[in-house]
Amino acid sequence: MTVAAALPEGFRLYSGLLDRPAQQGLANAVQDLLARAPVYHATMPKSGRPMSVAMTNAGRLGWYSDRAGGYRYVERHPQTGRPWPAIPAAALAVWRQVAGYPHDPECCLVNLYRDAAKMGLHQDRDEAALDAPVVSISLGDDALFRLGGTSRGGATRSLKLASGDVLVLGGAARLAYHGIDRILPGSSRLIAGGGRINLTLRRVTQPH
Ligand code: MD3
Ligand code: FE
Repeated sequence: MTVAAALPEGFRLYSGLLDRPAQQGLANAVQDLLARAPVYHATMPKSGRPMSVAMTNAGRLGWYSDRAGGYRYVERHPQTGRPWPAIPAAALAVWRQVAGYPHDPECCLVNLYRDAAKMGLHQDRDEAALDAPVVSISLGDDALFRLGGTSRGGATRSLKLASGDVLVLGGAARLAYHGIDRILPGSSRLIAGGGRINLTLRRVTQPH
């Protein structure tokens, strides 16, 4: 048998922070964003394998990865060459409500999970501002989220994330291993075409 890992210090789950109308409003704002900054499949450094999750960004900096350049933040959409659209006002409002951090985020990564998309266990450590929390907003289908500790190979636990849930990862949880094992297709009708959208808000650079 396996023993579930305890929730790390600094991990906070606000279940249903966004009600259905708020979810719908934010989903609509994300649709506008997708029309201006189309999703793409980032590829892994070295192997060049595409991620199953489709992505785009809003904010000054966008998270990107390709075989040659590796994981990094870039100021422009890799295909359109344009700056990323502004972070949706409703997402910024969530950050200001829950982050407990005195500066706004610079990146809103938009992850689009259709059907069989998933995200392997990893740490978020491409940011200089590791003292700032990460705030994640779930929209659409439920997801099975996996959370471990700060070392690879430690105990993990599984949590279900539903539409309208907001996660704050600060303190020790900021460097916790985490991933998405799978989504539960058809569990929500919020997203046009089905699936799940996760917005991950991050401060990237250290404010001066
Ligand atoms: C726990 N996204 O984009 S969000 C990612 O649902 C990412 O799309 C997942 O992991 C998604 O990097 C999970 C929840 C999340 C985000 C950041 C974390 C959990 C985290 C950072 C540290 C620990
Ligand atoms: Fe992550």
